[in-house]
Amino acid sequence: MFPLALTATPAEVRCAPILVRGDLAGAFRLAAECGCRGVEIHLREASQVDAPTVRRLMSDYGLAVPTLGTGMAATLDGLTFADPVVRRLAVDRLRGHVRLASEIGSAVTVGSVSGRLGPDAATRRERRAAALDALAELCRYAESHGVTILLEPLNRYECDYLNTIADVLAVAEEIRAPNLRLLADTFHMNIEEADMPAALAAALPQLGHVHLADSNRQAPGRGHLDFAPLLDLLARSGYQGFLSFEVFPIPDPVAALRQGVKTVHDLSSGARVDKEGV
Ligand code: LER
Ligand code: MN
Repeated sequence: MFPLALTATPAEVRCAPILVRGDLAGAFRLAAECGCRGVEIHLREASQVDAPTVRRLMSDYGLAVPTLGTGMAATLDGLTFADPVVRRLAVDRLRGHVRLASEIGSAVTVGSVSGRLGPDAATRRERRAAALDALAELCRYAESHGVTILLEPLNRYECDYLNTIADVLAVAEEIRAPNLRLLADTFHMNIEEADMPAALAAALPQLGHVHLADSNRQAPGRGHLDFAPLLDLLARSGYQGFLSFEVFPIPDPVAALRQGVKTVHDLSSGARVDKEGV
């Protein structure tokens, strides 16, 4: 069975697809109760939590923190690698996440922080190069702290240069950071990929983490996405990383998590039966 995680943040936020908001201890308790093996913590800035507190929660509940989400630095504070005015602030903000990650043994996600290059063809090339320089700089800093960076393709309404798994694989080829891995999010893939299983198959060698969300950003099973071929592919590939529910708490966090876990369980046991040819 795949290791599963829920998403949580210590602050009260309204719009982000994060399952548990404002109660980190409650998030660890809920994750343990529902058979998850991790809590993916989303932080606008690293100072929102302290490492000893997180480590105590991890040890009390026997759970990992697979990665730290950073998207709120972009969505709430406008910090992105694509924007020349705030690029330095964005890198510095995420250095804080990297230091915290090194203390709790997690990775750091770069998703919304990639940002938008804008429509002007004359400046797009230069801005993309500078954004990738910022990413490469963060990767080097993370490498010196023993931390993995997870680069996530986002749908076209949230980012205008890293939309598909192929886009991220091309960036990985360009910057060649040994600690850069790919994060595949089924919600974004459903919008951008022509063939989701084929795209995921291409990602496998560099896949470090998966965000599970249905077509409507709710828990798997609450929309119309077909998770069976994706879970089957992951099971057959021997993927060892986490699958994390990055979803809205609809109808509420507990019901959403239970439904997501049940969907993955039901489909994964089906995948195992197929695999064994029974
Ligand atoms: C936002 O849509 C998302 O998927 C996040 O993981 C990016 O930071
Ligand atoms: Mn995501």
